[in-house]
Amino acid sequence: MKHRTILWPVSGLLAATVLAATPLAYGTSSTDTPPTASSVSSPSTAPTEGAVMAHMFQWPWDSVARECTDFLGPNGYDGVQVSPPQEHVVLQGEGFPWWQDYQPVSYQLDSRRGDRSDFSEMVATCNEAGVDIYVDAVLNHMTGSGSVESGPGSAGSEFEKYSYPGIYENSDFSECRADISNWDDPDEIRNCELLSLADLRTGEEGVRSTLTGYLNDLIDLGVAGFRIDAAKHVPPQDLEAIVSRLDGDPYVFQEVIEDSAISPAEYTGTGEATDFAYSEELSGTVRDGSLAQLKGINGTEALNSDQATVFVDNHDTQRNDPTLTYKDGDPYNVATAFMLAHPYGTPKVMSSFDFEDPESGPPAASNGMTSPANCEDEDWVCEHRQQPVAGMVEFRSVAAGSGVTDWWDNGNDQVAFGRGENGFAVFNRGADLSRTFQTSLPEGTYCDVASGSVVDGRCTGETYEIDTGGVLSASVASDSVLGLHVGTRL
Ligand code: LM2
Ligand code: CA
Repeated sequence: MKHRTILWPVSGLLAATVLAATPLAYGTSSTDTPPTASSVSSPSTAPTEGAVMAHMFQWPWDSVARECTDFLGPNGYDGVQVSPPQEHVVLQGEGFPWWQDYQPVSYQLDSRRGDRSDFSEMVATCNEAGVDIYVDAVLNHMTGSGSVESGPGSAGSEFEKYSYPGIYENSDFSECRADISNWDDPDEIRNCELLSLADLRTGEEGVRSTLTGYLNDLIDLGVAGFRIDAAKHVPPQDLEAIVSRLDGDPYVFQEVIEDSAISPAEYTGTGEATDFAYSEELSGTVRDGSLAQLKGINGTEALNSDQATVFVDNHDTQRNDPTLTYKDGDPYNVATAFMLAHPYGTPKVMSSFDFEDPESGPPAASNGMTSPANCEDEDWVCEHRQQPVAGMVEFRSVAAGSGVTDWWDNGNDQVAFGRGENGFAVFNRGADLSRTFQTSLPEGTYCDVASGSVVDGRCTGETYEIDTGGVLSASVASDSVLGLHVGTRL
């Protein structure tokens, strides 16, 4: 496998200490409610086949709650990945960069996105709207050495690197106090420091208990699952030990960037793993226009479809390796719609804040608290609301259980395929396309979900006829998508 020079792969934890007995770890402000068994709402297990999640990157809790009610739930999104909720460093001198959040100071739920009660209300509101919350869990490390090496953090806690009063002390961190330098050595990748971030001894019982306590607290609040940040930098057996002690059966997907030393397959005993090979292949192929090469796309060899979390871009690749992002406009939507239509992996739709400088944080008040997010404000991109994206969310769920049928391509930049009797989609990165397609759809009039939706029984976009033989005559413009499924047969 390719060796990646990107700096954020994650791994290893071991620390020792203070256990769950530390009330500090759960927030101390007066609005905090202690976790109690009675507040447990049972978390869902792995998303069902056909489920789609949105990554509401850096969205504040109140705004996520509103979007769950207004759009995500009604449009069939099953889950949301939210940015890390724990206390983090505050780097005012650096303009509050987005990556503050990946330097935990404590496990109090008090961040630039809101406090514990905001978080808890968001979870309840989203759950009410049928949307699960998946928390980005930073377990590998605490803070780094940078411009600010000591507190206070976003909840007011004092700290220094390797010393987090009431939570971790020096002995809870890996012996290796140097940056990972040999990326061919799994031990180094897992037990030395990623980006000089204080590396937790996750093999140590006290550290495991503290991390389990944090995650179980979130589950108590109704959280349904976790993205494990920097999973590659944590020994798989440590993650397994931590996850096996969680309440209920949370959905877990682990951030593992495959390289010569570490395979995502090492992590599939604990949950899904991120499929970066799929992202590179999809994103690169759509960018180059050669869609025919996507026939049978199945990501990294190390993962099966039900073990892979897939995406076109994520918050790191859109900055470091921007093959395709929202900045590419229509081709980006073609890629996302393809991912949603094609039955591989558990798809994640990116939802970004607009940026020029890759370091910039989201729109914020002068104290660093993130400003409310909404899709009318162009600072928030809202890829998840783009019609060819949002329309294909329901397509995926309607098509669940049907494999790819009726594949057609022009050998180049135009492809079409069906999902048996349930759906049919066309993707065009070439010139305007007009032709007849053989589908397996039942006869009828269909609303194209890539151009509109059914409102009060009427299609707000284009409608198409499927004749008795399943034949479709359609015109699909350059850089656009057509999506028909039986849920929108008029
Ligand atoms: C991840 N996955 O494994 C996240 O997806 C990625 O966004 C995180 O990096 C990384 N792991 C650690 O959780 C980001 C960001 C880094 C930033 C770190 C920590 O991409 O640039 O590193 O968060 O805030 C920053 C500085 C870096 C410095 C480090 C420690 O950019 O130069 O290293 O803080 O002070 C000396
Ligand atoms: Ca580690």
